[in-house]
Amino acid sequence: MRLSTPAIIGAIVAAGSIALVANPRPEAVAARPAPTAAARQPVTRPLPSVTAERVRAEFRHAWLAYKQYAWGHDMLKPLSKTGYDWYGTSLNITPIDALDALIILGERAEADATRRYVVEHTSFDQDIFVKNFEITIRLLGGLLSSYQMTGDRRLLALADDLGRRLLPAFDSPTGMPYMFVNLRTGKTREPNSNPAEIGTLLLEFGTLAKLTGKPVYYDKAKRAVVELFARRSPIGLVGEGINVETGQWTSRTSHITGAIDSYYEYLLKAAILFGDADCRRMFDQSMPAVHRYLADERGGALWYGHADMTTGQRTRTLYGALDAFFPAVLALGGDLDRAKRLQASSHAMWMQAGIEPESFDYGTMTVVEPGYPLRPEIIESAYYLFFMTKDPQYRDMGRTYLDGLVKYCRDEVGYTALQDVVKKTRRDDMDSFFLTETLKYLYLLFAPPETLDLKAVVFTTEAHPLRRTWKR
Ligand code: DMJ
Repeated sequence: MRLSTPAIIGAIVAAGSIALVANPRPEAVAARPAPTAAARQPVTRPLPSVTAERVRAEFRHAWLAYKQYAWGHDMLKPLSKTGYDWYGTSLNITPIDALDALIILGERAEADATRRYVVEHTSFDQDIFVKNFEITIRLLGGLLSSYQMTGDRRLLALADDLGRRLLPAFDSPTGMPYMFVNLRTGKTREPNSNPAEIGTLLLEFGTLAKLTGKPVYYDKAKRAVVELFARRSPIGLVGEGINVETGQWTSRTSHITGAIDSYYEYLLKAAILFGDADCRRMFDQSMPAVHRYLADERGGALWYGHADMTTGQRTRTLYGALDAFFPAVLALGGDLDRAKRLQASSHAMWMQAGIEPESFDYGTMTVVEPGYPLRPEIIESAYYLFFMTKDPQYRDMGRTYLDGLVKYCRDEVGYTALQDVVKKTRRDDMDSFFLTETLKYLYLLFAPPETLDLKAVVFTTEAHPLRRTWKR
């Protein structure tokens, strides 16, 4: 099985254009003078095109492993060389999630074949309870961005069908969504949710509303965020658990990591994509509390830890792989100073073990949760910072991350998560976000600028680029 290496790929697009171009040919290493005389050695960096080609080769390795051993299933188990489905029946999670990555990385033949497969072999008419958040960010987002890139209306029809089946999730007394919804019956489960799962839906549902002309999608997802924001504490923080039926907090721990993280991201990005002034106001009113109570200065470094949402008291000095999304959001929001400083801290965390852990105590500089499920956030932030500053240090970071991934996670079949970043033991998982986020951001960090203009799109939390193709 071979993938085509396209020459020049014109892009595709319903409206607006993403120019996909061939990578320049790999060339010899470029030499640059060292910044200080003391070093006296030239700093040599591979040309960006060389690294972009390396990333593309790794993407092919991972994608072909999925195709060979797990095609038609949601995910690849790379060590057992088999596929598995989240809910016992496939929703084509990897093909749908990775489709726009195939397009962006220039794998046109694979993208065309995958698109055909997806439209012919995806049915959401299944009697299964699915996680509203995960299915929204991976499937709804993937279908919408791929529709915008290809103009294939069957992808939009699938997105509309899926959106309609997810909508009952919002039918709680508060309007904040239940965690699970049955795709066939519309029954819901699990009122105990969190800000990330409640507040990370508006880019996808909002875009679906604009593209289908059905405002209900926007309205339901927006109301959920407004209800959540209204329940912030008097000092302006949210907790990590809330009951969507009672509206009561179930955990008062506040931070920027998983369970809260992308709630903040979507306030800002919905303001940008939709011009939604309420979202901008909610973002602007949230950030001061985040910087005041969660930010932590240690030995000249900036971190964001955990605090009580009511008192603002520090509870833990924990940071982690998921928190590493925040420099990208800070940069996008115009706070380059904090973004650069926090990215330096994320990088220090990565360098402790040569690859980053799920969580890390920045008070003691020790690993707390040692797993690494191939997460993208630190690379995403390096990409945003490089795009905005053109500072080569962010590409240097990207090469470090690529080297670590290849060294510790590449396997005979695809890539594996790590059970323990210190011991470098492996886990039998290759999540779909490795293809659609981790390798996409890594590729874009080195790809020619015409590949994708960050100013022309808004990336969802699952790295699906959405563009505004509507008037209002
Ligand atoms: C992805 O599914 C999304 O980025 C989500 O917001 C957080 N977790 C993973 C990647 O780490």
